[in-house]
Amino acid sequence: MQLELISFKLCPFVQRSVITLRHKGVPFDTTFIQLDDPPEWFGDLSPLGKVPVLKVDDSVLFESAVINEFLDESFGDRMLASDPLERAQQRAWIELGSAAIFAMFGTITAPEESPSAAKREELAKLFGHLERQIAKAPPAPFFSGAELSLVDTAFAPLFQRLFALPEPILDWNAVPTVKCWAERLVEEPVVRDSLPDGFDELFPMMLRKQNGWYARQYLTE
Ligand SMILES: N[C@@H](CCC(=O)N[C@@H](CS)C(=O)NCC(=O)O)C(=O)O
Repeated sequence: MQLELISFKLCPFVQRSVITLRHKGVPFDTTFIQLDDPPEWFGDLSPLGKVPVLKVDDSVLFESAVINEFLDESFGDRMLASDPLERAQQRAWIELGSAAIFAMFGTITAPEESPSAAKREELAKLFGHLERQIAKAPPAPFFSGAELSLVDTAFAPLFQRLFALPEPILDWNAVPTVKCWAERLVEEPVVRDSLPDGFDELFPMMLRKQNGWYARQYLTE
């Protein structure tokens, strides 16, 4: 099976699949595109115009959660629970992770202070739900126990970006169980190594280019 991941270097959703692929030791090729100037073929390939896209021989998969479940079912040890209810709950938290990624990006790219603050509040609410859920059974060390799960791969890129921001947009003290999970997760070698080369410079550079309120306040050189 030939796998080709269509990627934008800084995309957290792509990184979810990179972590899953590497954790499972599956070889794959990567094709990088620029989202602000995508090649013509990308429009034909990606029905929603988004990355990640995974080419599997001549077939095409899109949406990170779908791609990761395909990888999970096809290779190595399972990263979702075998119990249907627990598996459904894991999928639900992965979905919340996606909403949190969008709330984070909304906070740091909104053009003005007030929409940025609204997104920040949304992020705090999502993390509040997550905290209440995982405080009942704290990650040990991963979301579902001793093994890395697809919930971990879904949240890790978000945690890395939140930690990389010069001015925090989340009150970590309000979510101590999440904080503990996040700090441990970003140290996991497969997570750490999944960050694209030059991330520390490229991430703020991208935010400066977008020139939102957050970047104007906190990312001036
Ligand atoms: N729900 C999608 C979200 C993917 C997504 O939003 N990717 C961004 C880059 S990080 C993208 O391709 N944006 C292009 C666009 O929205 O036009 C997933 O989980 O794969």
